[in-house]
This record gives sequence, structure tokens and C-alpha cells, in this order.
Amino acid sequence: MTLLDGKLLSENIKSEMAAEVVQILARGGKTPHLAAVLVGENAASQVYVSSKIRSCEQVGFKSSLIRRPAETSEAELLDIVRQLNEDPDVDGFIVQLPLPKHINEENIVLAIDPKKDVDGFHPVNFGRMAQGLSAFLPATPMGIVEILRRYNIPTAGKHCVVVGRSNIVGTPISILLSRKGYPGDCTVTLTHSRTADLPAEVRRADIIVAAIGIPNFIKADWVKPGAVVIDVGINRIDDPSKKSGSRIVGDVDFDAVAPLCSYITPVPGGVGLMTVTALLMNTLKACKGEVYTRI
Ligand code: BQF
Repeated sequence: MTLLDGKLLSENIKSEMAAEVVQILARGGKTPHLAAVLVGENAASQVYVSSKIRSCEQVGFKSSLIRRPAETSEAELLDIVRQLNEDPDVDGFIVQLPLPKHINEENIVLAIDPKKDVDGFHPVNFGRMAQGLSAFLPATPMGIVEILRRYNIPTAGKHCVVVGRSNIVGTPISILLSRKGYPGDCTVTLTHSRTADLPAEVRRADIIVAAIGIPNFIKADWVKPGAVVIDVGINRIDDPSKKSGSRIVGDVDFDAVAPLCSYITPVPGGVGLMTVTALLMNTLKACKGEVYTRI
């Protein structure tokens, strides 16, 4: 079993990006600039946004954090989005999800200029991705693809079983892995809460992508020996032995599954870190004008 080390890969990719920023500046180009909008006080969201801002500093990007209270109206947030769309210095921006319940997330995502949508959540980017056109890929699926690529994991003709059908992970990764080329050319089964005999489906997988959001859900006897296991879960569970009283586990019963598989991502230290790194990769692409969206 080989651990797919998201920390090591992220550090490698970040140093490549830092070197590229130095080159861009030496040629007289502009500093890549990511803006993040954080509404409310969600503890996890605050941690995620801080780590995105810190990552920008590590690679020499400019970053801006726009913080607003939980009571911010949808109209006010739409106004911020419009300002960021129009700000020529901002290459890309994110609105950290989830948003407070009185704000319709769909309306916000639709207001983002697809050319600055470095989270890849706008339907234009989703549609372009699905058609194999250049697009901002959603950060988590992009991070997964980057893990497979950088570890040279063969994908052509492999059977990939995705567990979970969310718009930001399960559905897009199933599209990306079934696309032509590398990493891709997989035969993909997209499973979910209504799948009949889920263990039997997962047992057929050469590559398992677990994105269901249930701690330790994927059991050892669901895993074909030698399978590649990508664990997208970030679940907090009680652990009285920890000072904090809790710890983070994935969707895979790691201790039982790890000895069986060829490769596995740890949680923490796997896909999550690559999600943040993929956001930076998209921001650099936005700055370089590499992703062209005609709308
Ligand atoms: C790790 C996210 C659900 C909803 C909104 C490293 C992150 C997480 C875990 C991280 C996530 C999850 C992010 C680890 C960003 C990934 O080592 O296990 C990094 O910062 N993420 C987000 O911005 O919004 C979310 C998950």
C-alpha cells in the first residue's frame, strides 16, 4: 500500500507555482490575485478561508478577504459579487460555501463571471467541463485528477466507482474520469444513497472515490484487493482521547481498508489539501487568461 500524500504533492505544486509567479513578475506581468468572500461565522468556513489566504501568501499571490456578518442580505452579497466581477485587479474569486440560510446559493453562483469562477461552480464552467472544453474545474475533482496524474496511476479501461452524487464532487469527478485521455478513459459507475447493493457495486471497483459524507462508511469487505482508494470525506467524530474531544476521519474505514489497497489517500492530509492547491492552480490560470470562456 502506498499513501497518496496530499501534503507532499501540494508542496511540490505550490513551489512550481511560486517559481512561475517570479517569472511572470520578471516579465512585467501582474501578480495573480484571488479574492474570497466569507459571510457569517461558520467555524469550518473560517478555517478553510484562512488556509486559502495563507496558501496564496506561500505562492506569492495577492489575496483579499471580504468578511461580512451573517445578517448580510442576498442583495448586498450580489453587489459584492458584481464589484469583484468588475475589478480588473481581481483574477478570480470565491464565495465560501455554505452561505447563511436566507441567501440563495444558486443566485450567488449564477452572478459570478464564469471567467473569474475559480471554484468552477458556475453552470457555464460545469457545462464546458462536461463537453471537454477548457474550463475552471471544481477544486476537489481537479485535486483528485492531479493526485492520479502525479502518482502516474493508470486509469484507462479501469472501473471507477464513485460513491456520492453531489454537484461539487461526485457528479463532476464521474464526468472527468470518464472523459477521453489521461487521467480518464475509465468506465464509471456513479452510486448514491438509493443504489441497490452498494457493497456489490463498490467491490467491482479498480478505483473508488468515496464522497458520501459518512464517517468510516466504506468497509474492508467492499474493497477489491489492489484497488485505488480516494477518500474525499471530512467528518468530525467524537474522540475522548483527544484534547479537543474530536478528530477528523474520512468516508473510508482507513485502518481496515489501507492494508488491502494499492494506493489510498489519508484524511487529513489527502484530497482536502489538494482542493486548496487546485484553487490556486485555477487562480494562476485565470491570471494567465488560459481558461477562455465565451458566453
Ligand atoms: C485535510 C469544504 C465541505 C464544505 C465546504 C485540508 C481542507 C480540508 C481538509 C480544506 C472544504 C474541504 C473546503 C484538509 C476546503 C477542503 O488535510 O484533510 C484542507 O481547506 N478544504 C472548503 O473551502 O469548503 C468546504 C468541505
